[in-house]
Parts: sequence; structure tokens; C-alpha cells
Amino acid sequence: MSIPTAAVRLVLVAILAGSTPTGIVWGAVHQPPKSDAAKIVNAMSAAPSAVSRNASVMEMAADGNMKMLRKGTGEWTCVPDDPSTAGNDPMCLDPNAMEWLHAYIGKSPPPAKVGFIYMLQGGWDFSNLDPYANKPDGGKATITGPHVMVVGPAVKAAPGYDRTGAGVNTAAPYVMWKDTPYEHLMIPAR
Ligand SMILES: [Cu+2]
Repeated sequence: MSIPTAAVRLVLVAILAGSTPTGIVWGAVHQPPKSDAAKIVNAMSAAPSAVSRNASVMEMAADGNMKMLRKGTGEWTCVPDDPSTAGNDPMCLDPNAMEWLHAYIGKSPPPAKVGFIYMLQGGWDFSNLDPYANKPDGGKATITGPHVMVVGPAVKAAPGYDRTGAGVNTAAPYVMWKDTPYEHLMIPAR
């Protein structure tokens, strides 16, 4: 894989120019990337370039099927912003985390493995309790800044992570979707 072309970089500048510097308002004005090139740049922004440079980029369709936008040479997979949420939430996943993601999409039990996910652009979730919520908890979405995630059944009941649920302080390490098969650790990276 080569470095992004000038055209792709221009798209990135356009994406950045469309956002405001304040996190919360920024989520409200976010425009999901439209072209494949823009989706690839967006997906790669979820992780350090040393990770995303060689990653495959796959888009998740509404039916849960994954579409390959770019085949990478590395083990990691980056997924662009989920257009069904108001925030910019691309991610880069290791192979175990991809298995976990597929289990979540298919509503099947996740494998007994530990996976890792980068979300350095932040995350936007309808609910910190319900993995399949499609409206905000009590009118309030769970919005997290740049973070990494540890997924898999082994993280259940890990000490040191806030299990408040709805209304959790997302600036400190916390548990998302507690007491569900998709319980995972959310760890702010900044
Ligand atoms: Cu996340």
C-alpha cells in the first residue's frame, strides 16, 4: 500500500475543515465520508499510521456484511465512521477484535479471545448499556473522546473500570455494555 495520494489528502482536509474544534458540537455537525477514498482516509484515522498504513479497510453495510474497500498487507482492519451514528467513529481492529465485531453484528457469542480496538477519533454510542439501542439512553448518547477498547469475555469483571452504565464519566476508563456478551473496556487515550 502506498501513502495517500494528494487527492485523498485533499478529501481529508475537507473533512477536517467541516468540523468544529469543540467535541460535543462537533458530533452534531459531522458529515460521514461518502467516496471510497474518503472512507479509507477516515478509517485509517482511527489508529496510529504505523498500524493503519498496512491495514485492510472494510466497510460495514446495513445488513452487517463487510465490503472490502482496500486489501491490506497487515493483520489489522480499519472500518470507517458508522453513518448511523451522529459522531465520527472509525476504528481499527486486531483479528480477535474482528471476530468479536462479527459476533456482535450476528448477535452470536463472541469467541473466548482478547481483542484490541483503536478509536482515536472518539466514539458515539446510543447507549452505554444496550448494544443494540437505536435511540439515546434517557435522551443522552454516550460520547467518548479518543480511546482504545479491550474486548472479549475475559474482560468481564476486570477491576478498576467504572460500571456505572448510563451517565458514566467517559473521560476515565469504564465498562460499556456491562452484563451483556459484548461487555468491553473503554480506555481514554488522551
Ligand atoms: Cu470504542
